[in-house]
Amino acid sequence: MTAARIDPASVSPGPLTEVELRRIRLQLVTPFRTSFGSQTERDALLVRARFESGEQRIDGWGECVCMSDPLYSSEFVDGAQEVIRRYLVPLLFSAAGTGHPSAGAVAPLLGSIQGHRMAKAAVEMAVLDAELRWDQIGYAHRLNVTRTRIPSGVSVGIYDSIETLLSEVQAYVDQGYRRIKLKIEPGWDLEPVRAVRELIGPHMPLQVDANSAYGRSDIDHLCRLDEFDLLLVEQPLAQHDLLGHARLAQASATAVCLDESIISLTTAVDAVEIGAAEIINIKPGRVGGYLEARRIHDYCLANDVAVWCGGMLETGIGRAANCVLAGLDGFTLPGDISASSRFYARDIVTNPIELDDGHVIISDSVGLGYELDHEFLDQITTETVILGADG
Ligand code: OSB
Ligand code: MG
Repeated sequence: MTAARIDPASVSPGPLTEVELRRIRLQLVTPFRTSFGSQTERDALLVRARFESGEQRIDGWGECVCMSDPLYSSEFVDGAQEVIRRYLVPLLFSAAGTGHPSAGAVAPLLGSIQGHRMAKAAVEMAVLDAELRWDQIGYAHRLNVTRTRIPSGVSVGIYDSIETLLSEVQAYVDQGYRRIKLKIEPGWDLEPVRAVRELIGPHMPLQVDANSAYGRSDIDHLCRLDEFDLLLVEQPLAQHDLLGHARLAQASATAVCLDESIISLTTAVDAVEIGAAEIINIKPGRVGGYLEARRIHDYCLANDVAVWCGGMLETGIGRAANCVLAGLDGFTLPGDISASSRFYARDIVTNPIELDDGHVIISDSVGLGYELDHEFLDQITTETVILGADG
């Protein structure tokens, strides 16, 4: 044995004094329809971790990316809130010593709890933000990100008519987005993709996302997407169907990209090695946090697998952090990091992500890069739970 095993109880996440669970509700500027459902508002869960030592008091915030209902993944907001309150926060307090807030200690501490990666990611994210603020450095600095901006892509939902789709796509193109992603499902695939390809011309990057709406018997049909010169097809088959994705990747010229299937570094390595993933969509929440997301990025960079940063309709907190992460060298494809205004009329931060010449700017502010708009945050809060060391 070369390295000593880390005893989670001996790794202190620092002088943690309080955790707040904050539920907020934000209206979407336009309904967002995918193969798994239609959304008109975002019911989000935020986590605040407070660290105090002497005069110093630092709050770090995390955002839980799961949706209201378990349709994209098995996690959902009410469930995540309960898991965090009942299991994750007590574990965090059980190791709250007097040291430095340490994001790296969080995953080992929470490791006895199975699954619930989005809930764990939100907790780790709050500690990471606090750690960075404690050290008074920005996340971009911590990751040695040298890029200052990244090209922005936009995820476009399913519509009732191709005409409406085309006018929405044209509006995003006019705003400057550098890559279009179309949501598809059986009955809404070849025709809308053909129409959009004709609208935007042969050079504009275009990709599709099925959110698991197809089965292995659709492989021949999915191969017909080859004629549209797509960057990739994202998660056409079920989450656990790695073999099906590998068969599709063999059969089709279009690169197969996995989203839902990739829940950890291990699943990423497996998917790449069996040929199920030619490209990976990295979403920090889906893989249990920004630290695991970074490990997946590092593996993919070392193995020539292109990655891009996905989105989960994040508020300014998650959007800022994603934007920094996507500044790492392996993120060679435009991410689903669009302007906050693509989803929200007003964000909960005072420095929302904006589109600038088709790019989003990587924040160099301290912490994860956002600055909270406390007044607006309070206005859209639907529930607040404060947890201390004694429950
Ligand atoms: O599959 O990438 C997805 C939104 C919610 C859940 C899953 C997905 C999406 C998106 C939108 O496609 C990404 C974004 O811009 O936030
Ligand atoms: Mg997806």
